[in-house]
Order: sequence, then structure tokens, then C-alpha cells
Amino acid sequence: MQHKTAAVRVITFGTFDLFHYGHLRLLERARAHGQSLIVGLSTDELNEFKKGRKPVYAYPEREAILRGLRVVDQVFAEESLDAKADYIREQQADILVMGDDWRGRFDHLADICDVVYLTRTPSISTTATIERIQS
Ligand code: C2G
Repeated sequence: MQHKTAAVRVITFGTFDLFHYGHLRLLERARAHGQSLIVGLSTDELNEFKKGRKPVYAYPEREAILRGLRVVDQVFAEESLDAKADYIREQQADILVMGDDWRGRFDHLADICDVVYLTRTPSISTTATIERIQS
């Protein structure tokens, strides 16, 4: 896809709860696809819907962590999994980047932006970390 503007805007989505190395690598690699990175941060309610539990860190804390990162330029609330096309248009994003646990799930958005799936960092996840601490 041709990008008309020089500054390519990358968008990604997630909860980023118990922020870890896999999250950082995903954001760094996403940012490397353009000149700015916008994160659609799942609300606490959306995470409960996705994963069946409240995030450990509430939205304002997760948002503050992301805003503190050099690679993140903008953060907004992702309230629905099905509103990606609207969010992409609103944010004027050129490329959607997601971890490859979502491979194929967003291919239908390829008519409004490029869609890129990145390999997940192995052996680390929020769920595994919660389980490890509990046991
Ligand atoms: N991730 C990764 N490596 C890991 C763990 C996570 O690359 N070891 C990536 C995920 O693939 C995702 C991002 O980090 O792209 C954020 O992960 P989550 O917070 O688990 O996000 P998720 O629940 O997949 O939310 O609309 C889609 C969702 O909101 C995505």
C-alpha cells in the first residue's frame, strides 16, 4: 500500500497488563514500522470480556506506563474488539500491527490499512506471570 504522508502512523491494540518484556518488544518493533505509534489500550471492562478477569493494573496505571515509554506517542481507550475499522480511521493510522496470536483475525482490515502480525516473544505472558506468583 502506498503511504501518501511522509510520517507513517502505526496503531496497535492490547491490555498491556503487568507490563513485561514481551510487551516492550512488541511496541518497539511496531514503532519501527513508522514514525509514530498509537496504542488502543483495552479498558478494564474489555479485558474482563476478553480474558474473564479484571486486569491487575487499572486503566489509568496501564495508560501511565505506556505514556512513559519513548516508543509510544499516543494512547486511547479501546472499548470494543469490533470497532477496529472506526479506530483506525479516527486515528488516521496507516499500519495495524498485532502479535501473531491474532494472525488472520484482522486481515479484513487490509482494505483500509496495512496489516502486520509480529512474532510473539516466547515464554512470557501476563497470565503465566499471575499463575507463577500465585503458586
Ligand atoms: N505480546 C507479545 N509477546 C508476548 C506477549 C504479548 O508480542 N509474550 C503482544 C501480543 O501479541 C499483543 C500485545 O503484546 O499484540 C499486547 O498483549 P495483550 O495485552 O495480551 O493484548 P491482547 O489481549 O492480545 O489484546 O483488540 C485486540 C486486543 O485488544 C489485543
